[in-house]
Amino acid sequence: MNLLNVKVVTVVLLSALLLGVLYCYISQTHRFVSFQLQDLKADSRSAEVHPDSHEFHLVAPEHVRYKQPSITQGRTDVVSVTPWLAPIVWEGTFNPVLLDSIYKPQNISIAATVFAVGKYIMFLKNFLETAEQHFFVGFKVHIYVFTDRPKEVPQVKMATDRQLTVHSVPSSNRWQEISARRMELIQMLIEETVHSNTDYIFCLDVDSQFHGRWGTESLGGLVAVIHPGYYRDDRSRFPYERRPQSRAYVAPGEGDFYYCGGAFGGLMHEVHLLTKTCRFNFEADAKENIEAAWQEESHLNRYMWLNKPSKVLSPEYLWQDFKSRNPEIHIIRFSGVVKNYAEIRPNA
Ligand code: UD2
Repeated sequence: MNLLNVKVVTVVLLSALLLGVLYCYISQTHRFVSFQLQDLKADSRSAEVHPDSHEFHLVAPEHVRYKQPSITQGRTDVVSVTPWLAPIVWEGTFNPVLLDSIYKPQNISIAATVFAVGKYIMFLKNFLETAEQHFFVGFKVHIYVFTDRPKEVPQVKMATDRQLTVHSVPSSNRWQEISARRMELIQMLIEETVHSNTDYIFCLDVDSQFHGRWGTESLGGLVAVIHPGYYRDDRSRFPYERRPQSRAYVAPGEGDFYYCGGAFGGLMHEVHLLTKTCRFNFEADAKENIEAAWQEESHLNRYMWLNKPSKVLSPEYLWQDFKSRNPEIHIIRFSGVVKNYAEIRPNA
């Protein structure tokens, strides 16, 4: 081969290499962009406007007497609004008499879901009894219990306008699966009951109990509860899913609050979109052998970061019985009971 031939071959080889590198780069970029778009689609919320929604049209009856509101006096030890201007509900930031008088004439109805699979059935009686005393007292409430032990569901006396329906679900050998499958089952429940005139739904952990009022102040389009374990921490300490491969990923330096998987809710169509998206992302992760650090709680946290909740409930709405009460917690409304994981979980 003479010198000219060698040069020609070198140029051809280099060009081929360059083209190869260019091709890889373009196809990777395209994959990344379509992945992001897919994610965006899965995360995006319906832009539908519901002008008749209770949330946007608060009609107060005439002549209800209540304490004069002030914009210069009130709680100064806590923040009661998010940077996107959603209220953060703390004791002392709302007037229960006024709120109930607004919602009562609208005859709203509230659904609550609770899962009691396997040994968790032992928590159900206390949950139901305390819900009867504190959860939307005086309003239409329908509690849906999901269990693999329907015969062990306790009889709890309920007031008129309050009812309970039991749904049978399969048991599982993995607590992670029981916890995570709730998204799928709640999505299906909303689809089945869409014509039942239910306005709002709350999804709650069964190993919990009510101690104080949980009522109309908690109503909103999309409602999240701030986790009691992390609300004083820097967000670098939040236990978000940190692997970029997972659809629950939240990057360092991002995220607002750390929210509980054990309590969330809102208008039916909002919770439907949340559960559908979290279920979709959880299942897509599972196909790639990834389970987010805190299962559906991790997916919920990513969802709530992208789809900002319109109302945020302070940790009064899900405290933990093993924690002593911090000074800013003036009342504990709902809390997780102390439990021995080794005794109650199928795979502790
Ligand atoms: C946290 C969350 C929980 C969930 C979980 C991550 C709070 C207070 N709790 O609690 O909601 O996000 O992390 O997966 O935010 N269950 C059964 N049978 C079982 C296991 C679970 O019925 O064998 C149901 C039950 O309703 C229970 C819920 O799943 O309340 C969550 O399970 P958990 O309480 O064991 O989860 P935990 O304490 O890690």
